[in-house]
Amino acid sequence: MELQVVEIFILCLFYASLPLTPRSPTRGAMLSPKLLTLVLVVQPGRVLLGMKKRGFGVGKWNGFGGKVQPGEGIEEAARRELQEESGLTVDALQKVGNIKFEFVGEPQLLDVHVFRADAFNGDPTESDEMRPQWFDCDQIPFSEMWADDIMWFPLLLQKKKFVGYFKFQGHDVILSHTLEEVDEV
Ligand code: 6U4
Repeated sequence: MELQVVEIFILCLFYASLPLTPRSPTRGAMLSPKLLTLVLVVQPGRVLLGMKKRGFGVGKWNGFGGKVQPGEGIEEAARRELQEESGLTVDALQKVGNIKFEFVGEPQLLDVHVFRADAFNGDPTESDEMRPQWFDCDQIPFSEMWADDIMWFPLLLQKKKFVGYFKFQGHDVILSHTLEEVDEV
């Protein structure tokens, strides 16, 4: 009996000694991926890309997108970012993909929701962030795009749905990845 009391006392001391502060920012951040959107506007035989003029992915041709704001829906954010960066609005957006990105040394995963739009309103217009340009589907500038794009663009262009995971070293080297076609995203 006395032994049990001593054990309980030791356990109490142990738990009392644990820090009450939250986990370190690094560990905590890894648990909450950053939500991002990416919209590809596709017309028969061509796709609209934007040259990123500043920020993350500067110098690369990319779809249009950005961070989902607090309180905003993912599709709502996709429409807003498309409008802000290309000047286009769309009636319908198809959710076609979900890709998670890990950048070695960065604590936060990127959780990118990919949409396809087959019709749009307005004219592509250059913004502070992006310079839009149409590319024929057989002349997509993959060497000036994120290295993962060449793997999933064919699926997107064939109206297939996909989920993927890419682990990057820096912004140009893919260390490992998974990519699979799915029925629903
Ligand atoms: P806002 O909200 O406009 O400040 P923004 O700074 O534009 O956000 P940003 O630039 O961080 O957001 O968004 C990154 C964009 O790049 C998103 O559309 C997702 C896309 N993206 C990130 N990594 C990518 C990758 N490896 N391949 C790819 N797109 C990627 O095709």
